[in-house]
Amino acid sequence: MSVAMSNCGQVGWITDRSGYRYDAVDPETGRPWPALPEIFIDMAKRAAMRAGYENFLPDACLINHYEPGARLSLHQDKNELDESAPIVSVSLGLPAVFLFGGVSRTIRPKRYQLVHGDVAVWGGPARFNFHGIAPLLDGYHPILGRKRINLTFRKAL
Ligand code: MD6
Ligand code: FE
Repeated sequence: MSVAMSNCGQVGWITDRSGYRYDAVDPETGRPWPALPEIFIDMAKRAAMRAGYENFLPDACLINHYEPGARLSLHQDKNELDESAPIVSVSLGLPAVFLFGGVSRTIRPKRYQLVHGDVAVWGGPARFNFHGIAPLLDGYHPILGRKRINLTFRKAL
């Protein structure tokens, strides 16, 4: 079971015949991605600030949809140009176990339970740490039902 992804912002993360990349155009519509709502930018900036990142200005938001059983295997987010900008990740709906490892895949990840409304921020020396989501347990969230949505705010450009 995999994760469905969509985007908003100046660029979106896409996959097509030439591989994966950030692109200003949504391949499904041929149009630019929806703008990042101001209220999202503001929230992501304030979360980054509280984690010690003063000048975060996201230009992309990846939206992942998880159903029970879906997982995200351990990976690094390393396709953003500005390595000094953190990742700000907002969890909504069903709880999930966030696996947060180290700079090498061999470092055993710590496990963090993320519930509706939690915001995780990582950057600095941890910016390229391996991370993922354990298979989502079934459940029912009063707002989103049998679903988890994760928003990750990035500075991609
Ligand atoms: C999460 N998401 O769903 C963590 N990475 O809590 C990610 O690590 C992630 O949602 C790359 C692209 C999209 C993502
Ligand atoms: Fe990631």
